[in-house]
Amino acid sequence: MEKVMYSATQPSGALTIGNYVGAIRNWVNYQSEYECYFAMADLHALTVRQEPAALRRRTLELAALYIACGVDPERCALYVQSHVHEHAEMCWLLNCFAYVGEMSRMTQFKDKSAKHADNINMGLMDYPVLMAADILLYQTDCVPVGADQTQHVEIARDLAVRFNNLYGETFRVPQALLPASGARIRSLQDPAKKMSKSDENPNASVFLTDDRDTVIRKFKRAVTDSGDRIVQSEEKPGVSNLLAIYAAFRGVSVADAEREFEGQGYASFKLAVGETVADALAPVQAEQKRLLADKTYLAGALKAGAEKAHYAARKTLSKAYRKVGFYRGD
Ligand code: AQP
Repeated sequence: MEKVMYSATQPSGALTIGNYVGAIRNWVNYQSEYECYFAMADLHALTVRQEPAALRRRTLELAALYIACGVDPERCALYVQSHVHEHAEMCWLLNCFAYVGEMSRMTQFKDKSAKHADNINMGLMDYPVLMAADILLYQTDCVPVGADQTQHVEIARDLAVRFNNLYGETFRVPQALLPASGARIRSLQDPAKKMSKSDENPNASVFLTDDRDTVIRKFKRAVTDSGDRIVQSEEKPGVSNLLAIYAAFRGVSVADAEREFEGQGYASFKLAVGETVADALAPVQAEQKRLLADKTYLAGALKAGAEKAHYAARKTLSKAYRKVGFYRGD
């Protein structure tokens, strides 16, 4: 049986280079090895207030971006999460096996509760259960994610094992797959934090939609550290982050990047990182723009993707419904 891969990103803002190197870029390499399901996670995005028109627009932009990055809708199921109703149904089922205590201990829940203190909704706490539903619905083997999401993949594993122990083999137990480099890209303004699409400081994140001048300007303004050596070290989180970004975009090791910049100053190093990132983003941006001009093609690709996803998801959901004892009319 072919191995299955599932991953998604939220249309909750313009994607950052963290989302790109931590997740999407790697999906492409696996398309020939795995049966792939890649979603625009709009249900997840609703856990934080979204402006409806912007959410709609970003969902389509994200689909175009996936394709521009190399995701092939002919080979994968590329779909919008809310188009496949089994995600919400499976989430309810798994909710009855997830404990409030474990959900309230999740790092992302704590971070987002602090950030959105006026809107600590049930969905925010339930985010990992919905993510487990996403993953388990497709009998997923591998979930390519950035380091920030490994805790949530652990919850998916725990729920799969818990359910299987109670009802017999129902779900495949998935594994997180981290990229070789760029698993945790950090904020350019505060390297203690991860780079995030919803950061309030626009200089903290480099967006995939940023033009060349903006990318270079943001890297020029990136915080570095005291001293002048360009090396990776715990005492140099700013420089280490820039080295990691450079290595991820160039496809070299951090040690190679350190050698390349030996003896150079911070200014020329930051310029080189900015130019490297801007060069890599330009063709992706041009292709996304071209795709967005053809809404009929995008709508057709997403419809076909949702049908494929729905077919697989329905099989797992029916199996789980039978296991728990729901009467199915036969
Ligand atoms: N800084 C990062 N470095 C490496 N990988 C990252 N990812 C996110 N940030 C980084 C990975 O991108 C994928 C999609 O993430 P998401 O859209 O589901 O939400 P997120 O992890 O909450 O990302 P953001 O950018 O921080 O979004 P907001 O601000 O909306 O919460 C995941 O695989 C993630 O690991």
